Amino acid sequence: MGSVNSVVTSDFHVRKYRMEDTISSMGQILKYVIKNEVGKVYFLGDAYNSRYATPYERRVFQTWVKRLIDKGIRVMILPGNHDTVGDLNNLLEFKTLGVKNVKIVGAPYIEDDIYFNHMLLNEAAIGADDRLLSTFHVSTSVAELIEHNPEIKMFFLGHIHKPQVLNEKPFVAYCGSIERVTFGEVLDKKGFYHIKNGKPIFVELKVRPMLIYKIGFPKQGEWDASGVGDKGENPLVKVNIKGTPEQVSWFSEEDFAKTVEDAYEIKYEYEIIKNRPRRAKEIKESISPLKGLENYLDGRDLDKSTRKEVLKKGKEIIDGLS
Ligand SMILES: [Mn+2]
Repeated sequence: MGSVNSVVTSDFHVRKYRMEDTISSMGQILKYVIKNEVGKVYFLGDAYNSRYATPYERRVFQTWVKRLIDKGIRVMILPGNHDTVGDLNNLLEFKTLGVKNVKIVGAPYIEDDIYFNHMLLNEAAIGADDRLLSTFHVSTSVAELIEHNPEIKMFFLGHIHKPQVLNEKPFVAYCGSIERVTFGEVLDKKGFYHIKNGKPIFVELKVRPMLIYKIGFPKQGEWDASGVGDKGENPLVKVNIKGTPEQVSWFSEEDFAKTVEDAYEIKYEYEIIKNRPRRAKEIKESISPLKGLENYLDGRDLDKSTRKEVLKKGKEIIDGLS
């Protein structure tokens, strides 16, 4: 049994937003599995983005599993934190219905001396899409994991969306999610693992390109754009416009959109640089006007005599008002 080729994948997070992208990656995995005569597929959690996945979302994941088992492929599913509702999970229906060749497994799951889990390791590099880490699993270190499982040759984990290898011997890796979600992932690769003749191979998925543009203002009345990211069809685009109110007024969303006509989505982010010095934090309604002026002058880097002069004039004005 140890020689059966298998595929390990994780964190589909099936949801309404960009469902077509999720389906595209799932389809690529399916195609690969069938083409390469893979016998087993391990899914390491977070099938759905929500604990209360909709019937439509469920159908997307269930159809994927059905296509695998129709080819005689065994499917092991380890529920993740996003799948779990108390003691139950979104995936139990496979078990309840007794779907042949689908096994819902508990964590950790060990088969053919390979360890599978949905968990956080202390050394994991947290990706841009991993900001909402739950406390569902207690984190442990790579050394502890290996030490507690001396018979294991390979460790595959779900949960962290940034794919990464944490140890070579024994092999410890996160397969990562199957699509880019936030712009922090602009340069991240997405994929899954193929265990071929006992060796792990990372297979890259073709995912939607992301591009981040920064808008500059080289001359009066002009703007230009420089971008990072993959070139490709129908990209997700983020545009950062940073400048004074005047500079920002020179930029035209309409003209910019013409330069990336096939964009799937364009997000504009404005950062306005104010010319006016900002009101100091210390200035509150509760302190006296004179004290407020003193605090303000402290932050203005004035020479002693100017400060004294301004303070004197200020006092006169304040006294005149009261
Ligand atoms: Mn996840």
